[in-house]
Amino acid sequence: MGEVSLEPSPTYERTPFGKEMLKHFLFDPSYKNLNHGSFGTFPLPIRNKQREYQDLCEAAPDPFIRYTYPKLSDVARGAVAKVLNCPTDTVVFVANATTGVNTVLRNIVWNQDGKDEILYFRHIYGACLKTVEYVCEANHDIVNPREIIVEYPMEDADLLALFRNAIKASRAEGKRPRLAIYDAVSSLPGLRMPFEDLTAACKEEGILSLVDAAHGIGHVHLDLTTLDPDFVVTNAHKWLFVPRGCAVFYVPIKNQPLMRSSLPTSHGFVPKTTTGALMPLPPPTKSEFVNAFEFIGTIDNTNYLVAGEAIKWREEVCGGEKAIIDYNTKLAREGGATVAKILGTKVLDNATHSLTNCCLVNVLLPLAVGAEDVAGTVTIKPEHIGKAKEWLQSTLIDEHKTFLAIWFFQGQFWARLSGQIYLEMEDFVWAGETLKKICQGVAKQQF
Ligand SMILES: *[C@@H]1O[C@H](CO)[C@@H](O)[C@H](O)[C@H]1NC(C)=O
Ligand SMILES: CC(=O)N[C@H]1CO[C@H](CO)[C@@H](O)[C@@H]1O
Repeated sequence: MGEVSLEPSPTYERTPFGKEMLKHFLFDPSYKNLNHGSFGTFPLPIRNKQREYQDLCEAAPDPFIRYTYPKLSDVARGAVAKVLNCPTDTVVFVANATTGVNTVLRNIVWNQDGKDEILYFRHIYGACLKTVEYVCEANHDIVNPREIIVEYPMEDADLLALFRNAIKASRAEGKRPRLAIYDAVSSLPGLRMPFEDLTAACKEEGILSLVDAAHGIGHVHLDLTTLDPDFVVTNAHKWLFVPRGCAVFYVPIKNQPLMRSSLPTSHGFVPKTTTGALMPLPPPTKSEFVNAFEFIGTIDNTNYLVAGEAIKWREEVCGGEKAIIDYNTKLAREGGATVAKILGTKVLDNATHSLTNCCLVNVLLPLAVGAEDVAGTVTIKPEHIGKAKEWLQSTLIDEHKTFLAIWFFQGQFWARLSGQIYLEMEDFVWAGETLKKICQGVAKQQF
């Protein structure tokens, strides 16, 4: 039952990086996508593949959902496990990194003695911080957060020292550093974090490690067997070209008993004392962990099923993961430097350039902030920071048909750009000139 009769996947034609790649994507020709990092996007053949699955589902919903979907899901899990170098049965799909982080933090059983702490860095993703705060509140503060304050730029070794100090401080106060959450590549600012060293430090200190690799698979090399973290969630819809929202949730076998339930709890949950709830699906054949996350409900998750096709496309059209990561990292670095040169500013980086060893780059905008005008610079009054940011972002959309995340960080305005295979240096030159124009324009606004 559930034999799949799909169009055989074509062999895709190799295409050079840069503007020639655009032919594979769905962008409006007048729109320049400089912000791949926020929501990602995917090539046309991947969309077509998903539509094929959707058609197959509607042609016969029950056979597809009950029998075909689980088989295709295994194939897709196998494909992402190969890229991440981990066993297939340690990965399942969830909707996004936030869902994965919620799944971990809500499943951990916190110690009743009230000493547990969750360590995180100040620039943690906003929704993840909210999750930490909620979990502490919902557990009546038997678990508490501990923030690690970071001022950028800094070297990896200094960040590691701050992390070790936070662990020491926690213990000195009679607390128990129980879990640390940190990014592979942080969001704002978009910087690579020393997640390998942080994971090793967690292991040494006996702390659970939760890697928020929202920017992870398809963006930086992730070898989970070597890394050996406790939990990882990585969005496939950002950098792997899988339709939104799809994330890979990695839990090594030894930790799977800790992840009792999917979010929301569904048919796959195996209670310790069962009341014998009726199971509407075919009898489970896989591990409790894989089973719990396989069927959460009737939501259309045909996007998960094309993860393998996306990886194949990347291999055949682009030359594989390494070629893509190398191109995007180089373009972000060199493109970012070019934008900074046009603006007369700088890229957020350290001396070893470890921060920019990723596909995101943050460039300082030539804007001063203060009550008095600063000679030779466009000056924004402190009370207008929020409005200026809004105006800059909406002007990029309305007048220049592009978008960049612009935000106020450590007393300055920054813009974040993404390297991606359909972009080239010319696009960064254009971005620099456009940013220069709008930064001059912001002065004339009456906020
Ligand atoms: C993440 O997925 C959940 C479903 O699990 C959805 O409700 C939520 O809106 C998504 N959040 C983001 C940031 O995409
Ligand atoms: C090139 C560069 O930006 N270097 C910075 C790296 O980070 C250190 C702090 O650790 C700064 O002092 C450097 O200016």
